[in-house]
Amino acid sequence: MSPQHTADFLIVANRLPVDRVVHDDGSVDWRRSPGGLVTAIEPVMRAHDGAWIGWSGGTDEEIEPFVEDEMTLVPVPLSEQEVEEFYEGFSNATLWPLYHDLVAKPEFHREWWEAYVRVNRRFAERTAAAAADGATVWVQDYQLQLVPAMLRELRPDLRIGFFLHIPFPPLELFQQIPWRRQLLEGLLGADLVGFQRPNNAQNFVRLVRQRVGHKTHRDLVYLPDGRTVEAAAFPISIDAKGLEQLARTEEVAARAKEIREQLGNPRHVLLGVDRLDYTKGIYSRLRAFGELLEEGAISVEDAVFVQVATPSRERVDQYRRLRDEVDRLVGRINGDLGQLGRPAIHYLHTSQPREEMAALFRAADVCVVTPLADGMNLVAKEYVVARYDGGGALVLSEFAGAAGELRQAFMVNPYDINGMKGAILEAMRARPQELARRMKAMRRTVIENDVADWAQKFLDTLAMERPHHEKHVRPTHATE
Ligand code: GDG
Repeated sequence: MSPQHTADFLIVANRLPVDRVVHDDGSVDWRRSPGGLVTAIEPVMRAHDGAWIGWSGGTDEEIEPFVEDEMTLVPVPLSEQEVEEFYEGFSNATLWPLYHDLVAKPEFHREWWEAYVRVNRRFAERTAAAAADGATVWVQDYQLQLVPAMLRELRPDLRIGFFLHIPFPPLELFQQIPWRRQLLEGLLGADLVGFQRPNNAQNFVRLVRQRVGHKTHRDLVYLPDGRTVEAAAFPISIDAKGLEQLARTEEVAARAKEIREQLGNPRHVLLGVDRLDYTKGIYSRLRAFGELLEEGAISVEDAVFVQVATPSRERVDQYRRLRDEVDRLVGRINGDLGQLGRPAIHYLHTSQPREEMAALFRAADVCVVTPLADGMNLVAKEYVVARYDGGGALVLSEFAGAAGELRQAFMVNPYDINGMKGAILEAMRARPQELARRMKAMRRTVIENDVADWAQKFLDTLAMERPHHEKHVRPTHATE
């Protein structure tokens, strides 16, 4: 994109949807990094003059905007220190644990906050420079919560939407943040603030009323300058068609069969797929499985657990600790309960190609998704879409956003190990007709609400005119 050229639809996200690859001869290339968001946004990008603003993943490098796959990409540079303070620090060691119900202890450091403000401002400035008059800008996620207000200040002509992919905490937790008011005011720069679940939107509106003192009425916030901000739920989804097509290929079917053979053709294959993150409940899930073996409810001839845990945020302390804990637990369960050629748990700490993921979903009798807190959880939705044959059982945590839609799953409270053991057994023992009934209903839900519908609904709502304050509206006052 030349400096004069501007876009009328812009996505602003922490990362660009590409990874940089350096070839042996030193030449540099970009490879598309797969993800639901890119798939959902792509048609909108192509229909408009679209641009994507985000970090390239490298440090201390200034890269000019470039076009890749018909998308204009605008890199935002970060220094090594900003990666530590803004990304690993404030985003992933302060906000991430706090927004996920304090499942780990958040750290508060003033330098981290300063880096967060500085980097958010840089994102806002790059976006302001790339946006055409009256353009629509869609800002993504917890790393960029100050961008909406910073951007509005620079460019009041823009229509600005924000979507939070992770949960939004209740007032009692949010108010621990020393910079709580700045974060809320940052978000209020948007015309529409989207969340995964209705209770997240309600938490936000309640906080704005009680902490900032603005008037609110249901999902609307009335600002003193006459502007109205809407807060609503838009549960994210997956590219259902694309995944089902992949799952139906002969290659994937053959690979699924091969996987079962490699596992020794046990009667039950259980599967977990997660980033190695402490919010995902990997540890308690494996403990539940280990106890079932120990107590003799199941045996290693009968059942095997495959856990894919993709490496994630490896430089953050709490992630290092989690890795050690899971390593130890898997080692202990396999050491105590495995047999030659029959480990109880197959643990893969590597990222798998898409095709392999689809084959694993097809090979698994039970997919075990047990986060302690999760905005949505796409793995749950992917599993049901991959099971076009109507087979398979989903064990799902009540605390995943996906539980709001996938009502026919075997629901669990991941803090209740005995309850989880019961649900896993129930899922393993359920009759095929019962499983097919549940799977059919869940599949319909995901297929009828895919990621393209999600993007469409958000952008249609963003495009709607919002009323300025009117006298006949009786907002709820700050004292409520
Ligand atoms: C955040 C929120 C929300 C994982 N390992 C591999 C792999 N994956 C893919 C999965 C899935 C995605 O990564 C993970 O999505 P989740 O939703 O499960 O979780 P987060 O990464 O925490 O995502 C979450 C989401 O944003 C979207 O709004 O649902 O609540 O925390 O698609 O399949 N994909 C491949 N190889 C792997 O090894 N190819």
